[in-house]
Amino acid sequence: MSKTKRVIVYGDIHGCLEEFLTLRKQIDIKKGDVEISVGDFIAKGPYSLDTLRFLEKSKILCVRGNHEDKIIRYKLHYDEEKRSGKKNPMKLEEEEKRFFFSLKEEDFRFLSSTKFYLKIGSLTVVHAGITNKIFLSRATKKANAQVMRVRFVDEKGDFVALDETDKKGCCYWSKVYDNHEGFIVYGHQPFLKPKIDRFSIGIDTGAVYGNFLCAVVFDMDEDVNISSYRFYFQKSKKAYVKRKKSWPL
Ligand SMILES: [Mn+2]
Repeated sequence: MSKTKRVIVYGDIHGCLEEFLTLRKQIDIKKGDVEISVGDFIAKGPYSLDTLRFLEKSKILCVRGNHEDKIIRYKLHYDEEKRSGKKNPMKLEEEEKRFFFSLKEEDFRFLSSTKFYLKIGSLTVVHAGITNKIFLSRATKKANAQVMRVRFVDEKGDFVALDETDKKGCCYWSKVYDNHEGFIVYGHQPFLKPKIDRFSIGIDTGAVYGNFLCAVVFDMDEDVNISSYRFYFQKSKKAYVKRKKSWPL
């Protein structure tokens, strides 16, 4: 008999390290547990750099969120500008700039090591979601960008930008997801409580906005048991940023 292990997936941490540490205590993380972050573990919140270093030190598997991606892309342009003088076309906000210049080369290496998706048995973790036309193992650069950002799809099932959601037949991607990549756990879009659909769970419960940091825990024998899972929540100490857009969806 193989021993049962746990797979723990954390929602968007956004530098809320205190809440994250308390949540891990609550879950009672043990050796042998497999821990995964859905990404966006940096930006907006109070302890982005410490969170990044804690995740690396603790060997927590990390999916790349749009905020990590922005820093990685900026770094490529920044190095290119230093090398060839070609002007960096990207702009960072003040907070992002401070974060960027606090990073050491090894921090950039860690950020660059994050994956667009992680699969453990029947379980798939992505940052934002997927469309039925994207196949993760042969995703293009454009598809990977969508996997980190998708919220809505149109009636043909294609990615819809946030300012085009009045398009006819537009719906949240998870509503029409056909399970072709297996059961998906994702973050990116804050909800007041986890969004549970037939083939997916959204676990960004808006920690940085003063709601909760969420983790979902699965048991694993030969495969991850996706039919039984439980949630853990850690209430945020405060709202670190005000939400500009209305939420929940
Ligand atoms: Mn995000």
